[in-house]
Amino acid sequence: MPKLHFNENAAPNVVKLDDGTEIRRTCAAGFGCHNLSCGLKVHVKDGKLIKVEGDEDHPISQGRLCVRCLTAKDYVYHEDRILYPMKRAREDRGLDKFERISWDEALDTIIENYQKTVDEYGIDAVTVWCGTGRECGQIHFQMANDVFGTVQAVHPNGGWSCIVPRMAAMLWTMGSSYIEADNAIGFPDRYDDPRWECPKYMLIWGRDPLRSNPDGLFGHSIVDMMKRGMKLIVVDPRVNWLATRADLHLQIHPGTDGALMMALLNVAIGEDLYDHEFVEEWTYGFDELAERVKDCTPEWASKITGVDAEDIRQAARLLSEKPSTLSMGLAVDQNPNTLQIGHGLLSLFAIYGHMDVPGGCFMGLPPTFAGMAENVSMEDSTAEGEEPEGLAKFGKIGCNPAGHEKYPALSHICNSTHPDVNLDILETKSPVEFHFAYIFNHNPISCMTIQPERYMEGLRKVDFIAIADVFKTPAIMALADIVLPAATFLEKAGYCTNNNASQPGQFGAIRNVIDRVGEAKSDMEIMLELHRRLYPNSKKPGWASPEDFITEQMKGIRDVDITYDELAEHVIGQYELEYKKYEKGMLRADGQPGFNTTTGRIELYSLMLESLGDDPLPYYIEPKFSAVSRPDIAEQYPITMTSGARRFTSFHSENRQIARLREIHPYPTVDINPKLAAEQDITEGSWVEVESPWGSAQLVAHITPIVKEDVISCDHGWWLPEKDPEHLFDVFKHNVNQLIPHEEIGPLGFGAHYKCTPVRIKLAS
Ligand SMILES: Nc1nc2c(c(=O)[nH]1)N[C@H]1C(S)=C(S)[C@@H](COP(=O)(O)OP(=O)(O)OC[C@H]3O[C@@H](n4cnc5c(=O)[nH]c(N)nc54)[C@H](O)[C@@H]3O)O[C@H]1N2
Ligand SMILES: Nc1nc2c(c(=O)[nH]1)N[C@H]1C(S)=C(S)[C@@H](COP(=O)(O)OP(=O)(O)OC[C@H]3O[C@@H](n4cnc5c(=O)[nH]c(N)nc54)[C@H](O)[C@@H]3O)O[C@H]1N2
Ligand SMILES: [Mo]
Repeated sequence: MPKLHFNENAAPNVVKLDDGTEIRRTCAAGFGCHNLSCGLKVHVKDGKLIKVEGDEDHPISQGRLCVRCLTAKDYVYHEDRILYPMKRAREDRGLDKFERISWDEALDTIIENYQKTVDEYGIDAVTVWCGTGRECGQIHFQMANDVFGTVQAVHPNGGWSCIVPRMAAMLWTMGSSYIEADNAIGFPDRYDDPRWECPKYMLIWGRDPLRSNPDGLFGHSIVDMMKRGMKLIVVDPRVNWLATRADLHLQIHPGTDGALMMALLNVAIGEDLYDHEFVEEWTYGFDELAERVKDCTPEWASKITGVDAEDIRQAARLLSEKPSTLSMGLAVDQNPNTLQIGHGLLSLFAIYGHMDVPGGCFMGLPPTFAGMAENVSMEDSTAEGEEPEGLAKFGKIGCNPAGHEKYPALSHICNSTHPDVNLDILETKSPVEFHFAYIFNHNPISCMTIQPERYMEGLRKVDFIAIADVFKTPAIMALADIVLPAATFLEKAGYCTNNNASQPGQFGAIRNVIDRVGEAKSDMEIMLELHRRLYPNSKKPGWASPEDFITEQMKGIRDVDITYDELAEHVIGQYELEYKKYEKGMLRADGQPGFNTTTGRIELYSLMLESLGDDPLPYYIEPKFSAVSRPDIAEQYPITMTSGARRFTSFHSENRQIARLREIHPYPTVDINPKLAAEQDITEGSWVEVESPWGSAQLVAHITPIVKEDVISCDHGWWLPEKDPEHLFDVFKHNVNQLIPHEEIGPLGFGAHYKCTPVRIKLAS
């Protein structure tokens, strides 16, 4: 059980000023972010938010805040916020004909339709959709299961291309949950703790933590470590801020990451840069790996990736310095070669001897995140009217989550449906039919789905759809029959943590620090209320109030012995985890030293991948629509599009209503190299039509040398709240996901083409 450490010198959680203002400390977990817990000092007068500042007593964010939190007031009191539950007749989907109703009517209507669906079509016709992060991401799977009693929990991110492929590579080759760059996040005195060592190099691969703070690696920690001497090697097709400060920037052609990974291994082994003792004692399959990469020379990779061969050699040499660390980002997932890239890069750091040492790659404790790595089997269904028993008895409910028969590997990492298969189900009504959908924290036609218009058409066939959101989104306009107003994190009790507590870090309290706006409720409250109505006699611990529920959650996630109220008193508690857990028997259920794999070693040759029917060793897959694979397509669409590089001013499709953020970044942008722009007579600020074989979108040109001539980088998640709601706020004019092909994914069902699509561009007419 990790012990939480509190900063006893921190300010109290409420400080009263003379003018009646109170400064209330709390932690942030979206809107507009993952559930990471940046520290906020919220100035409140008469229950109203006056302003937000960074909390310097927060041990991790240390007073720093991004522009999305700093503009919280604009978000919370925005005139477009949904204030009340609403209904709309099914035949009016798409029309702005919502009518205010009471919470009772809204919840009763949801339950009525839910029960009708279960009676007529069975539990598998009930589907629960949720987006990433915010607080909801944590409760999605559990709520689908415990409240709605279904395993059809949907996160329709093509090829499950967000963190799950990286986690699969980690679990199936190293037996570890998320492996993160060691940034001293659990130590109260952070980088000054004598146990911590500053990494010599950090390899940042397809990640931009300054903007994204992904899942627990805060961007500012990279800068803090750079100030202490850490150097960077950046693998990115764009020259971002980090790349300009890197010792080496390997400006890779999008989608070719696998080739670069193979060449780094080739040099590390060929030039004998690896840690023989570690390889001997703790790894499995080294000789096979060496054989596999022996022909993957830097010269070979250079032709594929566009990266200079000498730079590849140099990178492999520098990264062998001890300790060095790895930060892999979303670009690793958004590539059908994803498992191999993850496996190969982790193998590289393993053979260098950087695993689980101070300043190296911190291995995660076995996963406890609800829905992850639970094995699902087909068992008998819950008897009618019986309360679902929850995740512990997951296999008892309904059948398999949809898509696991087609992609069985998914059962070994995640209890969701297979994302891409959901579209097939919506279009073909096979093998199951969805008749009831509950959607929360997710704007399915703006951002996450590939081929969003097809998703919209498919979802329109679903008999009943309820959506909980903060704003009236394109999805609400297109699809909702019932709309529920969601509370922001300043208006509710909640909790946050990094990397689902599998890494060292923190539990932060989200405190209800301002008066609620309208009749908004938190998602957790809505779920508890639905549960209460469905199962009035339930005796399950924790379901009586959000505070009790959070207490139980924290215990369940990482066995933390603290109540919500105690955490809220302190606002944030940190916890440490040990280094070299594999030597101490901390990674395996049997308590023996070693790694949590079949061989007890890091599997450079993965028995798990082999048993799942994939190649046990890393390999390179040429992108399916590259000039090499499809010269016919390349002739028409010679440019490669990468998309979704994060912006400070938005979180996915959020924040587009916020005038001060739109002032900084007013429209969806496409980064174009000056030479390419000149060829097409495209000037700065002009509207550009980007086309692929699968669709098109319009974005504003930003002409910049940060991308090479044959690459463009497009924003994702755009819609224009100022436009006509009945034209769905122009979402289909600007959504780049229309350009991406459906279900072009890796052999085991992971990775998609978000960051590697063949396109052409022209001035928009
Ligand atoms: N502000 C903000 N923060 C966010 C989000 C947001 O929308 N806005 N979203 C959150 C979510 S859900 C996630 S998953 C994380 C993701 O956060 P990150 O993992 O940091 O991912 P991205 O910002 O998508 O991309 C990182 C880098 O990959 C580069 N890249 C593009 N294509 C390729 C390629 O083919 N190969 C390589 N090697 N690099 C490539 C891009 O140029 C970019 O600099 O961010 C989270 N944080
Ligand atoms: N082209 C391209 N597409 C991408 C990506 C990319 O890199 N390129 N990245 C992908 C990735 S990694 C991800 S994770 C997905 C993200 O996709 P999603 O997580 O689905 O993001 P959004 O579409 O912004 O939908 C989130 C909705 O939740 C609402 N919301 C915010 N806070 C709350 C809350 O507390 N409660 C409720 N009920 N609602 C809330 C917001 O208003 C918003 O409408 O996008 C993916 N899409
Ligand atoms: Mo994501």
